[in-house]
Amino acid sequence: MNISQSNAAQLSSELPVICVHEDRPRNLVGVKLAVLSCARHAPAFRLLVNCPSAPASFISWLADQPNASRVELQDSGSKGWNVKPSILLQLLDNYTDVVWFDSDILATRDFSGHFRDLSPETLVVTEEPLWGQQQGGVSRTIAWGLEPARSLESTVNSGLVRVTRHHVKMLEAWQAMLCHPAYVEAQAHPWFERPLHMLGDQEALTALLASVEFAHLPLHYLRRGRDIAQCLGPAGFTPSERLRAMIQVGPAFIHAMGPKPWQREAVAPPLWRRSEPVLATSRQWFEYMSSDLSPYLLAARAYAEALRDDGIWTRPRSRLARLLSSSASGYAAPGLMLAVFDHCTRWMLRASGVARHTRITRSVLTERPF
Ligand SMILES: [Mn+2]
Repeated sequence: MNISQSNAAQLSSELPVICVHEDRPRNLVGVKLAVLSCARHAPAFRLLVNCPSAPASFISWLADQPNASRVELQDSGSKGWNVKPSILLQLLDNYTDVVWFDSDILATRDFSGHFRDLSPETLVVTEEPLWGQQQGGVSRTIAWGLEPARSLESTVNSGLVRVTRHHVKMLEAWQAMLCHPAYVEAQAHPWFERPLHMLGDQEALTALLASVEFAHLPLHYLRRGRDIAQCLGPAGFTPSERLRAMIQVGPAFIHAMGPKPWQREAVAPPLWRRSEPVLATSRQWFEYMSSDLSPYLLAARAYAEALRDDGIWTRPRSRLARLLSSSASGYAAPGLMLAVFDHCTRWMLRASGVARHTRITRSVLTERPF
């Protein structure tokens, strides 16, 4: 590992280093927001940024950030979310305590309390959004050909993962699962055609943590809604979680799951077009509004000036979003009505059995994957 700046030592022996990785240039603005929001709310943390295809302008921006350093890690050949175990393993060669921090997460307040005074054995992960299919349990463990030894209360979301050297074996097993031919084959399909236990890296991690090999690891969940807003559609951050954030205190992290708000179209689509089915156009419109009023976007507005040209997308673009965001403050309230609608729709779809995940049973393993 090559650390480009000399001041890369951990600032505090008590706090882990934070790792942010991004290999897609169009998502580097998310890395900037991770760095800027940590600098504002949790400046004691040092961020290590691995950005293999970043342009020179981003690298020089990063060099000016007091809380961040660039690292150049080896390319494991994996892409997207599948790089997580490989990157964490490389960092554990030089650091004893590391937090993976997705490049689509920003901090809204000091979160050091979540990572202080943890035993080296404790693994920190986040909880999937409420609407995640078949939360936790042992079904993923069994489908991966592993022997279950504990039932997890929720599916793991790997947006934030704290590991130490105590977890090297677990990370190696996770990496082996993400290289398994059945998983690689499943990843070639669109997400809705993948079997539930192979949707992504975190399904494999959920399977692993309930298995007999790793069921002894203490697991600390950052709770959805309370600790992290899991913004997958408006109801990812549910109406009751939003009300709590409006009345009491909001979560320390906001996670822009799914389509990224900085990638939405420049102009909102119309609610209906005479030439197209009304369900299709209204759905496109709803998805656009969901981005235009996303809590991540609304929280990112505080950094618009620091982002300069990169921050233009933080302004709501549709008339409705502009109206709602100027009449309600904070990041939770403006999209509340969308969240209520989305929440009720999902509830009805689930109750009627329409929203069930398609399972492909041929991917269920009969032998241990590692
Ligand atoms: Mn993410």
